[in-house]
Amino acid sequence: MLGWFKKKFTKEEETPSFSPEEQARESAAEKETTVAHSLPEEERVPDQAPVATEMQPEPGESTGPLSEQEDEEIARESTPSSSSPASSMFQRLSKRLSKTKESLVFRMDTLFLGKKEIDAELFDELEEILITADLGISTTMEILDDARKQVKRNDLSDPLLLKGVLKEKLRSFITESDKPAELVMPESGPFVIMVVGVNGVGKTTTIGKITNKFKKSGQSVLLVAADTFRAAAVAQLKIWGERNEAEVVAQHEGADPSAVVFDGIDQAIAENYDVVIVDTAGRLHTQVNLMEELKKINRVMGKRLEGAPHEVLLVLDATTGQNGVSQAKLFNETVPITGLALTKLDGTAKGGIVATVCRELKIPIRFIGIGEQIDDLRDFDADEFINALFGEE
Ligand SMILES: Nc1nc2c(ncn2[C@@H]2O[C@H](COP(=O)(O)OP(=O)(O)OP(=O)(O)O)[C@@H](O)[C@H]2O)c(=O)[nH]1
Ligand SMILES: [Mg+2]
Repeated sequence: MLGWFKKKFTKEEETPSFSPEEQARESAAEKETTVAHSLPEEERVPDQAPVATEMQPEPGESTGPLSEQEDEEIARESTPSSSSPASSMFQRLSKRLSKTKESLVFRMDTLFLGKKEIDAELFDELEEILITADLGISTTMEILDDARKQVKRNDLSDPLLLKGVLKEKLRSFITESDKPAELVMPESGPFVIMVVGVNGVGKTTTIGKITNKFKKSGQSVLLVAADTFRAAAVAQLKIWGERNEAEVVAQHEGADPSAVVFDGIDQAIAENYDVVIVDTAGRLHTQVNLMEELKKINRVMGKRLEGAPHEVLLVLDATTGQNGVSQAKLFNETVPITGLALTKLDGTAKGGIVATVCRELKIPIRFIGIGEQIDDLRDFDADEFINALFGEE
């Protein structure tokens, strides 16, 4: 579990509420088209991620948020007078993971219930289910090898017992990578988080949600708009700043992001901020200039404040499945990634990617995004995730 949001003060702060105008302004800012700017063409990040073709969701799969009706259902189910806040949060998570539950757990249930014995055919079908839920070939093979061994060792014959075996294997992948999640907070000066990732994965939205968590724990947050490619990007961050009553440091469009970051950290030190969160422009690992720019931003932060950034948070869009794993590996070669945020888990049946990411990357998942609203970000907890997926509280 994260220690980031330990209450600084005992006073509970309210989640800010937003007016419809604020919501409308944010979507207008997101939609605003890129205006001409001074950066050379090759350094510009396209508005639409060119990887989009690799990242297309499965046919029939929605990547959008849940419908209003589904949200109402969650609200109804999660607010019985007897249930605790923790329990209703759990139910909300469970509901938001419903697409992955269907593709992974319910399909497993159907398979196991329909079989009388554990045989090769059952393993074949299981393989298909695991791959479809985006566990990836090598993770799937390891799970199945382990399951076969356990069946042999414990002489299991009832297919239903396999479910428990698979669940625990998935849990072990996730908890193992959760171990290094301990984060060393700076003894003095602001805690600096740099947020990176490809275009449109949810960086700015995640920053808005994290800011809310810090503010609720009584910590002061300074947001730094180092995505200087589009005026709309700065405008979007400013809206999240207003919502959270957090100041945003920004310069003109096309400004050098490293300079913006340097000034931001300067201000944070001078004004005693607790946390600085830096929003960077979406970029692809293949865009050499932009990846170099990321290195420079990283370097400049360290020069202004020793040890900064204390966290380099890579945001991955869960709907892109396996592609996220390669994105992480390539970003990690540029700047050492210390934590991950996996967004849009509410819109995908590919939630199995969580286990693959943990197994292959060994970088702790800090957060999961389960919707577009300010409180749709959960501190990642391996047990909670597995239990929500398998339907046990
Ligand atoms: N359903 C859902 N949508 C999300 C989630 N997180 C972000 N989004 C949506 O994803 C879209 C892109 O989010 P942004 O925060 O603008 O992404 P970004 O990475 O900052 O994009 P660029 O700055 O253009 O690279 C927005 O419509 C968000 O509302 C999530 O957890 N679930
Ligand atoms: Mg952004």
